[in-house]
Amino acid sequence: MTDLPATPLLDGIREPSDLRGMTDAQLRDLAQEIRQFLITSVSKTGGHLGPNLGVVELTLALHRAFDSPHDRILWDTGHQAYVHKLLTRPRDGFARLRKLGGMSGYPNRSESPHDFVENSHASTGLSYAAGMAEGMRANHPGEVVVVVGDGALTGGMAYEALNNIGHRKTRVVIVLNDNGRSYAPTIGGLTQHLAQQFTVLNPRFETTKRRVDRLLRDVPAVGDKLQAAGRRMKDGLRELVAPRTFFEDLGLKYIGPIDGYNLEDMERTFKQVKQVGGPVLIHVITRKGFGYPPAEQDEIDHLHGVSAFDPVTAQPIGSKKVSYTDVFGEALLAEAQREPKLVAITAAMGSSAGLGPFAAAFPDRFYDVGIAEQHAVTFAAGLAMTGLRPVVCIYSTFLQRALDQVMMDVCLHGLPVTFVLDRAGITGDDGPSHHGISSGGRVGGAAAGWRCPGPGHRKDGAGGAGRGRPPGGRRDAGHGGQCALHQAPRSAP
Ligand SMILES: Cc1ncc(C[n+]2csc(CCOP(=O)(O)OP(=O)(O)O)c2C)c(N)n1
Repeated sequence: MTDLPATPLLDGIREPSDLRGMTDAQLRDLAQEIRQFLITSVSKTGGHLGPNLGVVELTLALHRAFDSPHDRILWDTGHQAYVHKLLTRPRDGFARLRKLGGMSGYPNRSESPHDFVENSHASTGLSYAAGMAEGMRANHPGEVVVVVGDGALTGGMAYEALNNIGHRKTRVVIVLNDNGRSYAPTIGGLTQHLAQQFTVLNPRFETTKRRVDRLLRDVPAVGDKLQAAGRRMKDGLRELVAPRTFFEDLGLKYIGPIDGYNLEDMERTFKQVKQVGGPVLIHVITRKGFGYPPAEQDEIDHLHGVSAFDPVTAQPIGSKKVSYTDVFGEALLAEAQREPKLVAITAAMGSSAGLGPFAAAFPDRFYDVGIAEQHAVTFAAGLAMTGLRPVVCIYSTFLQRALDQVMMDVCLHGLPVTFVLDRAGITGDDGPSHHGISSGGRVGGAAAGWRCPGPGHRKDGAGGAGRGRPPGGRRDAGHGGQCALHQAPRSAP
């Protein structure tokens, strides 16, 4: 790839262990090199930018403290593993990031011995980690470390794993990468709880605290005592507003919050937890898009995922095409103006699923339930049981997780729920895990009572629309299109 910035420090890294020979100053410079590389490279190929800019220092600290691949570092979801990739395999792979035959946008076992799972669906990391740690207990003394975002922590699987890990006291190191965001601000009760800790321990709080410490120390004669008293007060405050109860009640040790841009603090803490026997959760505060002002300032999702763009202006390259998603967003808005019972549900993908205009116009009829597709579907069933007309907007690939809820909670009850499956069919860039194989035809085959129209269907229903599996086989939208599924009401709710 041409026009990439010079990266003399990064060029010297062949293995993550090379990081251990670097000084603190070199590490800080390396972090800047990596950020510049990511911005320039992703501006050409597209990819996940904001999440990766946020975890540069965190990734460096992890790879200095742990001995990968002897210690296994896992990334929940995996979209934030670009820095890990830069440290563990030839960098030229980035020239064909997310292209056929090129580097995957997620961890991939065929690319590197430092990758252990091919994920991309959120909230699975803790379960993988728990299984590996149990399996390695007898004959493999290495650590299992899993980095999970606060967004991924809204998914039910993450709680199932936490519950099990706490109960069994499985030796797992969980690093909670808390940037307060999924795509949009993370939704949920636990997030509010974490956010309280964030306000107390965010970098600005630490700076203020240091300034107060300095002020108190400089008061003649009694300075030291005042400083100690001030520190006790601050610790008390932290206990008050940052109770560890949630994780500790589940049986995990809780450490943090830690500033995700303080390399020394993170590295020291990661090394210390190796002495802790059981499961431990380290709460690290980061910022999505850190170090690139257009990403930091982007209100929608801090440039979570981008197509090719101009790194100076941060504007997309090429003219914007109207997508199925845009058309759907407009159509839903028009329908909602006509039908007051219509409500829309997303699992943390509001703007990506075209719900931006709807959410702005009807905030009281818009539900973002977090990365919780199973809950979204049964929640829609509950809404439908009260006479509302829910429209569930989920990427086709993520609905796979909720097929049981579709069949049992919606279909069996004959409820009037409409599913709009974005990116149905073959989707491309994100690789095999993102293909929309759960789209209309397949669901229709498994669940009674579906009507399955897709783009190209005729108004009279010929050409695919119908009950159950569409005539002529799979007629849902291929190639990243959109597929609407409608469960007809069987009885009045
Ligand atoms: C089951 C599932 N639903 C939705 C998504 C789409 N998705 C990818 S990343 C993401 C946000 C993840 O937030 P977080 O875990 O906090 O990581 P961050 O991007 O903030 O680093 C979402 C919703 C997904 N990958 N998997």
